[in-house]
Amino acid sequence: MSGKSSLLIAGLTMLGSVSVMAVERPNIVFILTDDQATWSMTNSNEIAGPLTPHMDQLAKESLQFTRCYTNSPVCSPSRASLITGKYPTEVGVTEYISRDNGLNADELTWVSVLKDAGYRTALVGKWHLGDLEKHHPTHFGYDQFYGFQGGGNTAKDPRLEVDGKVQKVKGYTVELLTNKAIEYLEEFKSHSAAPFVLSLHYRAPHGPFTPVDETSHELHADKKHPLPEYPGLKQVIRKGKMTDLIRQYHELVTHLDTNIGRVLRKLDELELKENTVVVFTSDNGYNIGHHGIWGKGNGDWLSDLPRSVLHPNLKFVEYAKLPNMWKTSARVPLYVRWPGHVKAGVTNDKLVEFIDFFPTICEMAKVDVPKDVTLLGKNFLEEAKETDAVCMQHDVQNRYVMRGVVTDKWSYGFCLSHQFGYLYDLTKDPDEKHNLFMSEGYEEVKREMDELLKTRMMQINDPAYGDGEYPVLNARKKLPEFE
Ligand SMILES: [Ca+2]
Repeated sequence: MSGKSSLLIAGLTMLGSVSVMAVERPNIVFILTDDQATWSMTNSNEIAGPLTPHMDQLAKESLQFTRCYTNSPVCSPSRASLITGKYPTEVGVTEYISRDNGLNADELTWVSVLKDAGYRTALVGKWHLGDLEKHHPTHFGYDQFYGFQGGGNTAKDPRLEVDGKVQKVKGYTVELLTNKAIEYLEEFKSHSAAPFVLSLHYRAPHGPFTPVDETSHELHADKKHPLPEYPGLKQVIRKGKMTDLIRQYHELVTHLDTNIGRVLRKLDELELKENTVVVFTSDNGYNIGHHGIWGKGNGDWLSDLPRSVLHPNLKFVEYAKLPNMWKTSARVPLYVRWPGHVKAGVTNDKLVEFIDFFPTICEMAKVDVPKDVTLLGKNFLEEAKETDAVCMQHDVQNRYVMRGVVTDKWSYGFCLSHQFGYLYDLTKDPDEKHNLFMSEGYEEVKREMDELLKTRMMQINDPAYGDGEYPVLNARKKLPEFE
């Protein structure tokens, strides 16, 4: 990795001339995929099987951040942080949204800040920040919306909101969303010189993975899709064999990849590439047997062995899932392509978190954040601004209250409600396989991590902080016998 020296803010010598001209603002195409782990991309080289030529090409043309973390490893709170620049508890979206709750329309988003500065804005795809009219994307800065407000949908013939009416639309969801994104690009290009924001929020490769197009299916026919190595992994889960499900996940990633290729080609064709920032990321990661689970921060236990054997310090007796914020669940790919402004084809290993998007995008667009708004995130393109620690929140079913922190050296998580935790030394154990939480000699490290969490929890009025009595520290003193 080229590390911290990889940023280039080009054109500094031209600043003088820019200041006397109208500010030229870049277009923003923000591509968000759904449940796409870093291992699912050829580029990550962590597992055999992926086939993602267009994402790989995009990576070559982009600055790639290798340590980008969502602030919560499930759909809705992750998306809330991405768009508001705040932590999930600050906006009241701490779990995936399944009923009548949603993001409060009073919340400021970077989309609305750009819209107020003259950008045209459109969202295509999944919203998942509330189903009711009061949570509709048009209340959060989007002029136009084609997609679905909820979290669920099908891989083919989905129900989509089209011109304000929800209806079933024929075709593969990935292709329909791409078609509309391309239409918007053409419309943006032809109607005005004003810059635009196009948020393209695919639902792939979130399950259900099938049906997928025949080409993506055939491309994977002779590829191997091995399970990660983990003791006692079941070979059959839910409706199918593990190897089939993993192949289907990769097929959907390839179908997604083909369609992202169509969007990128359209930017070329319309001669928009030079002045368009393309951001590519995913709302959370995914486990296909990593750590013994299937899924993300609320993944299902997959091993035939009892959880207590493999995670002896994790206690939870009533829940079939395994609340977590492991790297495989919380770390996501992040590519930024911006010709002439960021270096292409290099990696940067600084810590980035989702609350950083708000200030970063505003600075890219040369738009001021309103003065009365305090953002804790940082512009991750600016080299001088280093983030020492990424903090995460994860409230599973509002019962399992977890908080986590990642630093250059450590990954630490603690469940305040059920008093289990993990601590990994990332310098020796980058795949987080040896949990040191209960090992001797790490009390000081845990105290440091607690302090980092405590500071952030106080800063944002995290309700889990309690009445000034820090529950993480207190809870650990009275750890129960583990089952
Ligand atoms: Ca997701």
